[in-house]
Amino acid sequence: MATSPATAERKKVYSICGMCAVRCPIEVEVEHGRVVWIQGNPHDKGMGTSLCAKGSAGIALEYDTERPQHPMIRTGERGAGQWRRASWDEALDFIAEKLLKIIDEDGGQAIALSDRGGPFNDLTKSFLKSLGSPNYFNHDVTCGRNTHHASRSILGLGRTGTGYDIKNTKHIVLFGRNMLESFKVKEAKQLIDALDAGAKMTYIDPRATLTAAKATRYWRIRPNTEYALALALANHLIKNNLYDAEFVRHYCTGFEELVDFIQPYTPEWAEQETGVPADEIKQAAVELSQDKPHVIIHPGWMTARHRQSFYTSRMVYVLNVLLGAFEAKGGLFLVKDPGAVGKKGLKSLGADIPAPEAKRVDGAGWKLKHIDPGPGLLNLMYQAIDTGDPYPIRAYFAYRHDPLLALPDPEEQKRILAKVDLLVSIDVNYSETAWFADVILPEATYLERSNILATEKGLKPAFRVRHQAVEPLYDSRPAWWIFTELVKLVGRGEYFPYEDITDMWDHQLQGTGVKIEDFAAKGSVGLVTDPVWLDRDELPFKTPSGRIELVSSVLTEAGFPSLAPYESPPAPVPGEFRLLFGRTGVHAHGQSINNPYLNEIMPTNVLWINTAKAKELGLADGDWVEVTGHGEKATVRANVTDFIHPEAVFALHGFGRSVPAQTRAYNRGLGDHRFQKGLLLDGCPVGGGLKLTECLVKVKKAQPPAGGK
Ligand SMILES: Nc1nc2c(c(=O)[nH]1)N[C@H]1C(S)=C(S)[C@@H](COP(=O)(O)OP(=O)(O)OC[C@H]3O[C@@H](n4cnc5c(=O)[nH]c(N)nc54)[C@H](O)[C@@H]3O)O[C@H]1N2
Ligand SMILES: Nc1nc2c(c(=O)[nH]1)N[C@H]1C(S)=C(S)[C@@H](COP(=O)(O)OP(=O)(O)OC[C@H]3O[C@@H](n4cnc5c(=O)[nH]c(N)nc54)[C@H](O)[C@@H]3O)O[C@H]1N2
Ligand code: SF4
Ligand SMILES: [Mo]
Repeated sequence: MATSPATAERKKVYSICGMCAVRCPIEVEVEHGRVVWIQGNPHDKGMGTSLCAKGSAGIALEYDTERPQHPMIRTGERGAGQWRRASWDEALDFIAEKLLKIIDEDGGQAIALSDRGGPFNDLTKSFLKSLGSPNYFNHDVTCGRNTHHASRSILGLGRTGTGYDIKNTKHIVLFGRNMLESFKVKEAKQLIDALDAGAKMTYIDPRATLTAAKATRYWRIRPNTEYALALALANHLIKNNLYDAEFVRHYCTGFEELVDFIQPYTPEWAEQETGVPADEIKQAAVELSQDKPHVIIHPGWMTARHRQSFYTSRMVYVLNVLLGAFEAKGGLFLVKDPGAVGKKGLKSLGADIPAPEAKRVDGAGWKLKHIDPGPGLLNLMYQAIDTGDPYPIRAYFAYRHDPLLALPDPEEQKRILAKVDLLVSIDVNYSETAWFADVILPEATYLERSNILATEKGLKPAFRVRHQAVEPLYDSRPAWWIFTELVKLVGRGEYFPYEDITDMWDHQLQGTGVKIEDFAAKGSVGLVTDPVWLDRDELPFKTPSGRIELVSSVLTEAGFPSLAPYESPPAPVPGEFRLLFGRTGVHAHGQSINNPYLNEIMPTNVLWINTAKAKELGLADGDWVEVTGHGEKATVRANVTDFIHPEAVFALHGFGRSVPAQTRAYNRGLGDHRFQKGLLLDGCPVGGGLKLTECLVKVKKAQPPAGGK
């Protein structure tokens, strides 16, 4: 089956990190069949040999005995943790039998799958297509959907349709984008280089992060109000003629409406809402204007996830437009795919499979015309499972995705998931979802498997490969093999006629002129030698009008405003706080909490709380606190600090895990997702994202928990 790794005693393999979804290029050193060292791929100039803590801890994942070691089939109630070991044949037969029954009774569209998205998802999409299902989803309703749809509505390009030339920027404004902790290695390195070269950085976050510490200007904004700030910046740029009038005239529709709309949103008004001094807002606008177009207003993912996130993201894109920051050195560039540089792209595994007849169950792209049908809206799949409307979903695969942790309100999810006939988790860890599933299929880790080829889009598009470095340690198998076997077992083998990953690679490379041997030396094959910049006067925006639509025709047609009035978020009543969340440099969401190395560095989370508020509650730094809300309770230590807004408390995401088989992570810390009750089915109707920061909690001093950890 898998291509055998070379047998030399010591060798270097060029591959792709899998410890988080950033997927950095790596060099893996293998000695006598064991991974002994991982570092960045030095052939990739932007990466060099750098690697983050999580990437280094790949070795600890590899040799961790607490990862699932063989297929498992549930014997008790869902979630009861009672399992029997199964062979691959038995587990796959079990799944295929249920799939056949479901296809027979309700059609292939009753099967859904969610994954982490990204450059390998052609495999999962093609798997579903072969079963006759359009119901592919990814994680993004909890991540960047609002930003994505904001970008689509203005530029006609998704959120990954533009990139950031951080290295050459003169001023970068980060709206809650914690670039030095919630990082991509290459991007963080570029940011440090740019700062060293004299770039300015304005950082906006209710909480001072490491990125704030490096910033030229930090604004500790009132939570969920950054729409007001973005509006005030636009107001000052326009009223004082600080914007790029030529760029706006050349590209934009809807500018007059924007001018009328922003009139009331002055910096003085925004100061009342956000707590950010009006003078500083004006000063920032002037500086940005001086440095335009070599500036980046980064929309982030967060732009927090609240009621007005979509319009916040949209206004952030408007700021970039006003500053003419597109296809400019040090600004935003249009991302190039192989086609854009005159090359043939990889052939999809699904290219020759007939398209499913059924429409997407979430309505994306047909009922909801403004929603990108690509990965759809996963929360609406839950709604369909719950109601059977517009049709039933009876089987759900969670592949490299842990919805019971990554979507809010696990109890509500479990209530709904109880209605499916089949729940399968394919994972390298005992995720929360795996523990609740009917079948756990352990995937071979990223060090033990190859993946289908990936396209890297950007200034210099390339093809990349994840190369298997070592043999699978336990009875685990790569996803390409698992999905191929399942397609064959349900009698659709003609759609997946592959015996080996090399057959898939050959299929993908058809007509490209690239051979798989070309990847051996560096792990990637570049399609151009120099970065490709387009003519700034002829940028191909993909909106229906081909222009930058400040007023979006798609939104208008769908019945939504493009320029929505600001709504002030009510301040929490005394004793309540807004629960904010985010990431740390040493963990990747919940997936690494049980990793032996990373757990040692950070075994639990703490609750950030403002010093003045802590005083009112009689709390000192390091005290135990009880956090309550929505019927949930958690006890953690307090991090008492001035570096968080008084209306908010903050906890790192990913903790509060409930799988006993993960002994290091089990029951440690606060799980923010548990407090986010009622937010699963409450997506933003325009942007699609979930409003995870619309969650209030109470805090009081507590006794140490039993065991005191
Ligand atoms: N409450 C709350 N919810 C959130 C967030 C938050 O901060 N708070 N953050 C949101 C964000 S930004 C995101 S992106 C999502 C992330 O949500 P997820 O995508 O679910 O999170 P990950 O931790 O990246 O990984 C998901 C699963 O993939 C598994 N995995 C890792 N490597 C492999 C592999 O090689 N093969 C297989 N088969 N499985 C693998 C992990 O063990 C894990 O169980 O969560 C979102 N949800
Ligand atoms: N080390 C590490 N790096 C990662 C990840 C990881 O798990 N670990 N995950 C990756 C993923 S999937 C993602 S999506 C990105 C996320 O990247 P980011 O969005 O940059 O990071 P987060 O830590 O989720 O959130 C950033 C900040 O948003 C702030 N915030 C909360 N509410 C508001 C608000 O109302 N306004 C503003 N302006 N800020 C607010 C929080 O205080 C937090 O510090 O990171 C990626 N990189
Ligand atoms: S950021 Fe770290 S963990 Fe994520 S892919 Fe890059 S090296 Fe790996
Ligand atoms: Mo994310």
